[in-house]
Amino acid sequence: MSEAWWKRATVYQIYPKSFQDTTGSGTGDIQGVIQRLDYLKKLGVDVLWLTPVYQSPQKDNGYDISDYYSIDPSYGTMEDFEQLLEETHKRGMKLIMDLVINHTSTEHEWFKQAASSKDNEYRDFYIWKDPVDGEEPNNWQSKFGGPAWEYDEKTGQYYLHLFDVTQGDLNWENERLRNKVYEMVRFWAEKGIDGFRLDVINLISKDQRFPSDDTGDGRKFYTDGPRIHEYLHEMNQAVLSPYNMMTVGEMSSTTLENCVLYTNPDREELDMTFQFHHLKVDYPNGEKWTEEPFDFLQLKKILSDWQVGMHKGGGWNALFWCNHDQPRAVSRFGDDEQYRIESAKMLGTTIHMMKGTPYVYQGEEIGMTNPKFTSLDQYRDVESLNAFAALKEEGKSEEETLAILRQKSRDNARTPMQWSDKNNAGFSDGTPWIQPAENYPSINAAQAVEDPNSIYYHYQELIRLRKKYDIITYGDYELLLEDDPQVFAYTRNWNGEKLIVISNFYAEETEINIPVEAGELEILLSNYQDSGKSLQQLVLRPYESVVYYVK
Ligand code: TEU
Repeated sequence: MSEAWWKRATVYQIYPKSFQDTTGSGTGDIQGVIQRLDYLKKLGVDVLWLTPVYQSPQKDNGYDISDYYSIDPSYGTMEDFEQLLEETHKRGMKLIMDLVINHTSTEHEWFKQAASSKDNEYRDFYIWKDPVDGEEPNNWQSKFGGPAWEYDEKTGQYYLHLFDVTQGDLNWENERLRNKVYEMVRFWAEKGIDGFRLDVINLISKDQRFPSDDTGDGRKFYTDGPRIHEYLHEMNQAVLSPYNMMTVGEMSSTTLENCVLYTNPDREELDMTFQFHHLKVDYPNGEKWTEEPFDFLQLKKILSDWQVGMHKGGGWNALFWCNHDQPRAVSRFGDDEQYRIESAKMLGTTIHMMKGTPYVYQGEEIGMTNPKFTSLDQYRDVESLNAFAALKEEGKSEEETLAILRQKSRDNARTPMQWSDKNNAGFSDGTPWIQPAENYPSINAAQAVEDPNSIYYHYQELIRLRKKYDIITYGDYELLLEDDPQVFAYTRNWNGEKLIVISNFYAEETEINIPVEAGELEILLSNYQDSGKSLQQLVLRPYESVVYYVK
């Protein structure tokens, strides 16, 4: 079998709402993406992933779709989309779209029909249950806070919504619904797009007993649920494989065992998966809404377990530090002030040299940071607003609550892309839907492109190295210095070649001995000019990160 092209590819995630506004509306649009294609081409990325641009009431920024077949007017028209696709392909890049099929907006025609009466032919496209003792059918919780069930006065039943109350969960048990979904996937595939990122796809199969969860919030009854592998295989055969779609599944609270099953090519389900365990190392006891430093040893262990486990099982990882739901990586795992440049490069190196397909989230390539919002009215995200209310209710002060949002809010990654030091960071001539981070005069793409030592060129080099060295695609992975509280070091091995990747995750200098026998070391990449060339008594400066190659 010929090699899958996406194994050597790097993907760039675009959150169009915050990327580039061309109309002065304050919201980014598709023409804005077209305008910036040359910047992305120069960076060297192979694939663009566009988060949802379908028609939507925008209660969850487009993850609440009211029509899968049209483009939301705030982003432009179908012609704009077709132009984007053509211009992307013209530059030798590919385009994948978001596929949100766990739920639709309650404004979707299917939902409106379904809610109109109990015997409507669309009723069974969603999940309706009778009240139990006058209350919710079970104790499952919404991921955005509160119960996962909403009572519908008109028909006297509850519908399930694992996310916002305006995002009704689809009933995948219904074959007619599944076929409607496949029909829609075919529509986009036939338009010529190159693949999909499948939103919370491991939640689509629910335990049909809908039991209450005495030890949790219900997730164990719908995460990697009973028929999930069957559904994915069915969709793969119906509409993914026939069109050669690249697929990356976003997996909520999944397991390594399941991700091997999702992505081992023999099973014909998906190509790769996003998992989030390494992004919960600053959730003490699983609690997101806290202000905590991350647990570095746990971070190393989780990433390493996934590297080794997916390799062993023949699966494939999507590699990433950030997306539109996460705080900015440099603010979270690096230093977003004094060592911003060093630590942003270090983080890029650490993840890009692993086995899998790397994803760069817009602005990561210039080291964008969390904004330092100080008041609730600067936030837009429904999850953050709900969390604020819940934390206040628990008795936390406004100040404490805002400090937590500053660290954890999804809006941290949703502030406008910083293009220049001009008005609104060059994002918009109007009033941006969300304020730009205050540091755009010094942190912006125009400046990065001018500076040969910028983070942008470091990422360009990481992408180039992946294309040049087979070992980055194929090599196995071994963690070194497992217990070192400050250094993340690993090797990749393939065909007698070796890569040694060493990163200091902290601002303190440290001296290490790498337990590897190696002859002459070649430095492929470093974030300092003159890194040491010995594996013994190697001194690492603040956030220093080096890739050695040994033949
Ligand atoms: O996110 C899935 C998801 O569960 C999380 O990323 C969630 O936002 C976070 O863990 C909350 O702490 C996807 C989309 O990426 C997200 O933007 C959507 O809001 C969500 O699905 C619903 O479609």
